[in-house]
This record gives sequence, structure tokens and C-alpha cells, in this order.
Amino acid sequence: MKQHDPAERLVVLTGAGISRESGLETFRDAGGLWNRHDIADVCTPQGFRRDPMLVSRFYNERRAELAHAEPNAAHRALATLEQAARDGRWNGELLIVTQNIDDLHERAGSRDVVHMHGELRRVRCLSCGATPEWLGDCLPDTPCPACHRPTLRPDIVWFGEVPLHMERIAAALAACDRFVTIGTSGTVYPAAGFVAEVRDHADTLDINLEAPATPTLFDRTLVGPATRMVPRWVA
Ligand code: BV8
Repeated sequence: MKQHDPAERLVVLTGAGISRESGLETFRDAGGLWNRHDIADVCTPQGFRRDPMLVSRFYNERRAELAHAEPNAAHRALATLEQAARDGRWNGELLIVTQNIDDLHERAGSRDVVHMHGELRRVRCLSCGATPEWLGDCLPDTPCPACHRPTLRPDIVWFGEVPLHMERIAAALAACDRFVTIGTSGTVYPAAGFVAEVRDHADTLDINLEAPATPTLFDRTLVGPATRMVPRWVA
């Protein structure tokens, strides 16, 4: 049971843009992942059934890149804010809901992170349901460490699959009084629909490298790189 009634309940939704300055690729920017890969081939259950080796290699490459990436000032600023709440220096509550599958929020020190699209550093066994942590390559014939069957898949939510932790996310959105998005194009649902769910009861802010192409549902927008804008906003 929470010891205090926080004066402020903040939900932050992050997308690939917050990890861009850590060297991880986004999806829809120039040179992004969807410029070189067809979503249907590498980010759908049908694509995995059709060519499990192609999909396994796609995620093995990104897992290898993640091993060389470090959290950046934006990840660290959010972790600092969460620590301030734990220390009682900020009478608030912060929940990070991330669309990202990297672990840079956790490696920056954030503890309350919800990965709605799964995690690159986990795989899932289609036979026994085990979700072991996985740091190296995983191939279609790699045996599950629990049941030893070669039925592992990335523990990732693909298009057409149900995002994770949706009940917890819905409760946090209903209770929040501030909602901030950082580094997301707002093109993939249900995440892209969160701002419409909260805008009648929460202050909404979008932090992005580019100004929005069209007037947005957000009360405010901060335009600039996350590593510059997020520490300023948190301060
Ligand atoms: C669902 C996997 C039902 C992991 C991802 C037809 C059939 C089936 C489904 C659908 C359909 N039509 C529509 C749908 C729904 C579909 C959808 O939304 N499709 C879109 C294309 C229209 N959604 C789904 O299928 C979802 N499931 O709907 O199930 C349901 C719903 C609710 C409740 C119950 C059931 C599942 C979607 C998950 C797909 N998996 N990733 C992986 O491989 O990584 S999606 C992938 O793209 C990411 O995970 C992320 O969520 C999404 C969006 O990407 P962004 O993070 O926003 O990145 P992007 O590159 O787009 O933008 C980067 C931004 O950063 C830019 O704005 C850029 O300006 C900015 N930026 C860049 N650098 C910086 C920066 N900002 C600041 N600083 C910088 N330095």
C-alpha cells in the first residue's frame, strides 16, 4: 500500500526515438528499420512461421547491437525522477510504459518499466511457455533450456498480437494527471491512442525531434533531441 498520496501521477510513454542517441535504430526515420525490412516478414507471427530463420536473425542482430549500446541522458533523467519519488524529494509517482524492447531504461536505473511490446533480452518457448533471459543468438533449432524442445521465439509482441500488461496500463492512464510521450511517431496502436484516452483528465506533452506534421492532441510539444529536452523537462 503506498505510504503517501502522490500529488502527481505521471505516465511516460517512450518509443524508439529515446534510444536513437544510444545508437539504436528507429523504425520510420530515414534509414530506419522499416526502410530495410518488410514488417510482414520480420514483425508478424505469419512472417515467423514462414521464415523463422529470417526473423531470428533480425532479432539476433538487434540483440547484438543492444549489447554495445548504453543508456543516454534521457533514460538517466527519467531514472533520476523515479529516484526522487522514492527518496521523497518529489511527491509524485512515475510509470514508464515503453514500446521499446531494449533494456536501456532499466540499465539507466529505472525500476518501474512496463514493456508493452516485449523484451529483446527474453525469448519465449512455444511448448512450455518458459521466458528465459537470452543475451546471445537464438535460432529456430536452439533448444529451450527448460523443456529442451527447439520451439523458442523472440518474446516480442508482433503486429496482430495483443500487447502486454494492458490492464495495468489502462489503470495508470485512467489515474494519471500528466502524460508525456518521448520519441514516438504515434503510428502504432494501441499506444498511439493513449493520448486520446487521457487528454480530458491529464496534461499532455509530446517530446520529439521533429515538430508534429499536423496539429496534435497534445497540450504542449517540446521539439529537440531527447538527450537535451528530457533532462531540461525533468529539471
Ligand atoms: C494490436 C515489435 C489488438 C518489437 C512493434 C491490421 C491487422 C492487425 C493489426 C492491425 C491492423 N491494422 C492496424 C492494426 C493495429 C496494429 C497497428 O497499429 N498497425 C499500424 C501500422 C497501423 N497494432 C498491432 O497489431 C498491435 N496489436 O493492435 O492488438 C489489441 C489492441 C489493444 C488491446 C488488445 C488487443 C501490436 C503492435 C506492436 C507491434 N510491434 N514492435 C520490435 O520489433 O521492436 S511496433 C514498433 O513500432 C515499436 O514497438 C513501436 O511500438 C512502434 C512505433 O515505433 P516508434 O517507437 O514510435 O518508432 P518510430 O520509428 O515510428 O518513430 C520514432 C520517433 O522518434 C519519430 O517520431 C522521430 O521523430 C523520433 N526521434 C528520432 N530521434 C529522436 C527522436 N525523438 C527524440 N530524440 C531523438 N534523438
